[in-house]
Amino acid sequence: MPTCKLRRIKCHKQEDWTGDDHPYILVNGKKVWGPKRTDEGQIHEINLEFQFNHRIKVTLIEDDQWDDDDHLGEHIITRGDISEDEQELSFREDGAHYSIWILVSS
Ligand SMILES: [Ca+2]
Ligand SMILES: [Ca+2]
Repeated sequence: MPTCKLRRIKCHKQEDWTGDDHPYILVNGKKVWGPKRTDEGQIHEINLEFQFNHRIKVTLIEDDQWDDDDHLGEHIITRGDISEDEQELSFREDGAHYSIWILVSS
């Protein structure tokens, strides 16, 4: 069964104007990582892996305490993404910019 490994996340540009961001990751709609306090330029190791049959969906959300959480983007990973090389997923919605590096193997 193919495996999608989430390796690390980097914040290039925060979503929040004040204070640090608190991004979290959903895989197929279920929270798997975070929210984790994150400053601009910061990198977190994730190192979680998920098996899938046909596709999995990776969504990045930014947690807000007094407001609705912000949707920063999503990507669908399929068997077509199987590669020996790491791939960079870019999340750029709501004025933010994050990257999540993944490795998809068979
Ligand atoms: Ca926010
Ligand atoms: Ca926030």
